[in-house]
Order: sequence, then C-alpha cells, then structure tokens
Amino acid sequence: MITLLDYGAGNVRSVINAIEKLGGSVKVVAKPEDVINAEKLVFPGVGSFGSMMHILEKKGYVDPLKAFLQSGKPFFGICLGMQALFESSEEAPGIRGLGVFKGLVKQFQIDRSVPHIGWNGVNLKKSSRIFNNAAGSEKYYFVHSYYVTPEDQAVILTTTDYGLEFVSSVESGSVTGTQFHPEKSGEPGLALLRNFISDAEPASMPPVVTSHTELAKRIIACLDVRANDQGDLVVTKGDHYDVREKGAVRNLGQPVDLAARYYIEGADEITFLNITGFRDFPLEDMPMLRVLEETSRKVFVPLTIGGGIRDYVDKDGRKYSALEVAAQYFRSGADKISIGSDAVLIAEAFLKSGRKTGLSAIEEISRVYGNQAVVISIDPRRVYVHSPDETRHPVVATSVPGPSAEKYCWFQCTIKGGREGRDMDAATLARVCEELGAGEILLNCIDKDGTNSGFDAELINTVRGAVSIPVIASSGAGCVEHFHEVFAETGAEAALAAGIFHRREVPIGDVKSHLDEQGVAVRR
Ligand code: 1PR
Repeated sequence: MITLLDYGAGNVRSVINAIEKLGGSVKVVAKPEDVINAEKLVFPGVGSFGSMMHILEKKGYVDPLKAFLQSGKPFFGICLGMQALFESSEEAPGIRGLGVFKGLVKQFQIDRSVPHIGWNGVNLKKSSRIFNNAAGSEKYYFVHSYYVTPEDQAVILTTTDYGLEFVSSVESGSVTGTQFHPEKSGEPGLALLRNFISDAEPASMPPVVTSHTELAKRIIACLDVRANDQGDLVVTKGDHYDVREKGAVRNLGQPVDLAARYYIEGADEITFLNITGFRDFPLEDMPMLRVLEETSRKVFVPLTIGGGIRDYVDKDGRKYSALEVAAQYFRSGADKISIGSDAVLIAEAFLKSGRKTGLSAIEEISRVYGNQAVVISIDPRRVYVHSPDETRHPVVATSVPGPSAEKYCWFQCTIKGGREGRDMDAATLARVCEELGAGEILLNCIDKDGTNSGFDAELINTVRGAVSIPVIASSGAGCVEHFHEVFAETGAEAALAAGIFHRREVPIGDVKSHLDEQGVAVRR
C-alpha cells in the first residue's frame, strides 16, 4: 500500500492514476497519523514553497513527516515534495522547510526561458534502485523555476543541464526525491515509480551514464473540443477558426481516444481547448471534466485544459472565481490551465489602472498553483498597414505583404474564439501576462490556423522577444519541415499542431524523426 500525501495543491490525481496503472493501491493521507503509519510515502508537490509549508503546518503534517523521514521507511518526494526536504527557499524567504537535507532552494538566474518546462535528461551520479532497468538516456518531464542546492554532495543522485548544471534528484538511505515528475514522464517515469513500489533490488548503474543533458523541443497535440449540434463532445478543427463544414461542426473524433492515440504516438503534451468555453459555465461542463479524468487514467504526459476559465455568476447569482474553476480542472487531472479571452480583459484592465490587484485569474491561480501551471492562449490576427504611423501598436516590416501590398502589420488580439478584435497587440498581452504571473504562452495564429502553410515566424519572434517565459508556436503546421523551420527560425520552445494529426496526414513519430535527423533535440 502506497500512502500519498495530498496537501490540496495541484494534480495529485495523475500520481494516483500512475500508481494504480502499475497495479499499486493508494491511500490518501486524511490525518497526521496516516503519515506516521505509512509503509511507503509519496509526496507530490505542485505550486509554491510558501503555500505548501503553510498548509503542511496548518494540517499538522510537519512533525509526522519529519518522524517518517527519520523512520527508514521508503519516501518519494516529487518536485516541491523534494524541495520541502531542504531548509528554505528563495521562493518564500523566512519560511522553513523540513530541513532533512542541508541546503537552499534557489531560483534559476539564467539566460534561458524560466520556468524550465519540458523533457530533459539526467546525469546519474550514483546507483539507485529507482533507476533500475533504465537505459540512462531517458528524458523526464520538468516544470519548475527553482532548484535544490544540497550542501552534502553525497545525497546527489542526478544532475541536469539547463543554463547551468543543477541537482535534479537526491537520495539518502530510504529518502528519494526528484525535481522532475515521474507520473508525467511517460513509460520511463512509470518505470521509476514501479521500482519504488516494488522494492526493486539491487541498485545498479544504467548502461549509459551521460555527462550533459539537453532540453528537448516539445511537440504538442492540440484537441479543439466542442459540443456538436447533437450535444456530443467532439474534437473539431477548422481553418481560420471556422470549424463548420456544410453548416455542421466538423467531427474528427472522440477526445479521450485521440488523446490516448497521441500519447502512444509520442506527443510530449496534450492540450484540450474547449473552444466554446467562453459561452458555457465550466463547472456545469461535466463532459469536459470527465474527458480529463478518463484521459488522465490513460495518458502519462502533461495535460493542459483551456476554454472558459474566468470568474462567473451562475443563474442563481452564486459567484464562482476562476481559481475555483481551475481547482476543479487540476483535481480532474490537468497539469496546466490555459486562459484565453479573459487574459485580454485582465491585461486591458491592468494597462488602464497600471496597478496589480492580485485578484485577477492569472494572479490568483499562479499564486496557489505556481506560475508554471498558468498558460496564456493568444488568438491574434494580422492587421496590415502601409506605414507604422497608421497605428499606435508596434508593427513589423513583414516579408508577407498584405492584400494591398502593405509592407507592415501588427498582431491584433481577439477574444471569444476570434470573434471580437481588441485594441491590443500580442506582444503587449504576453508581456503583461508574464508580469501578472503567467508561466507560458500558447501563441496561436488565426491567419495560419488550419492552412497547412507553416507557422507564422514573424509573429512568434515578435512575442518570443517580449517575454522570458516559454512560448509554444501554434497554427499552420502542414508537414514535418514546418516544425524544423519554426525551431530554426524562432526561439519557440515547443510547437503545437492539430489538423495534420487528426487527419492522420503527418504522424507525430515522423515529426520527431525529421527533427532528430536535423539535429534538433527531441524526446524519442
Ligand atoms: O477564450 O479562455 O474561453 O479559451 C478558448 C480557447 O479555445 C482559446 O485558447 C482559443 O485559442 C481556442 N479557440 C476558440 N475558438 C477556436 C476555434 O478554432 N474556433 N481554437 C479556438 C483555437 C487554435 C489552436 C489550433 C491551432 C493548430 N485553435 O488551438 O489547434 O491553430 O491548428 P492547426 O495545426 O490545424 O493549424 P477562452
């Protein structure tokens, strides 16, 4: 029996799903004694160091945890669950950690995008039974902005390279911790958990021991989901955001089935966009929550859900916060949520007042779940002008002239699925959302959506240049070469596609083989 310490943050459902997939059974801690009485304890942490330690204190888990960690019984800390083992964190000055390991948790100060999001390798520093049967060249899924710095080098199990070499896992006796998420690292991650659950013996070194690792470029499969005219939830896809064919919503398949297929084909992440979410009330949108629950039982790579995440007043006048909506999605299996229309309205309000209220959906959700859990989905379209003076928005001199041979354009943000243009440009929106706490940008493009004509590199470079958080390029992929182009011509950390995958025109595996042949780091 595995005991799981769920202190109420983030996506513990995927850890439970992973352990149950491996044939294990899980008991979730309900009271402090459950910690002490555990045979084996798994502690997955997502969010921020300060709120985690605060909740552990409030629930009376700190002393039982310290006692368990001295007991010699097996412990597995994941992400914040590993950071909690250290003395303190730059993320929450003055807040004490469990102090099992001497050392500080530090923030990345590097010239790379932060958070460190994606698949990266591990350099093994000593043998451990959790890496038994590993080849040594596997990549695991990381999503964090802070890393541990143990004073005692002997506890270091692995390091990983991302702007600097940092400690990505630790082990001392029966206490193991990983910065990466085994429950979201596909089969290699499940193998680690299997070793922990099954007391795999003896500890051995894998055949390959790397001395350097590289963050892979991510290939993301996107499922635009909405109810069709019969009310069934289907995956749909159009071009330029028009998903109807002869008046009917195009039906490209069942969300859970397609997600499971893309997992097997090697997608690094799966994104669900509820494209009519701006109309609905998500918490009444049980079908979408069920899709998430079912998918998270079959898919062990990160899941992002977007569509309709904002504050609400329901028909009985009851007020719901975007944080409550997001919490429901995290508890249903999401690792990240994506905010579209509401992000534009939040940024407009911020630019008008010049003041952070702390109450916007971006600020609230990133405060509780960490900025890495908040993605901003931007739906821009080009507005062509003959000269920069024609607009107050930043323009680019474009190599793709406009309908009247215009040589300049700016990228106008839209809301409600491209239905309403706003007086804001994409780079400003991205910059403001980063300032408010967002951790990643999903940069779509209405002009390119569904065209199979390639990504909009000018748009991507404009937004890439305005933020220091990762950017996902989206819209327009038509062949494997388009993925190489976008990574060669822009600094995007990931590329997303929909239509070519749904229509089985380009298998995800072919995209990865092509990138591999071109020397682009990918997860194989
Ligand atoms: O505004 O917070 O309710 O969120 C709604 C979400 O749904 C937004 O993220 C918005 O991008 C998305 N959305 C709304 N309407 C549509 C539509 O298509 N009518 N889909 C829509 C946006 C963009 C990508 C698409 C890529 C790749 N689709 O997600 O998958 O363009 O497509 P391709 O590879 O086939 O070119 P809110």
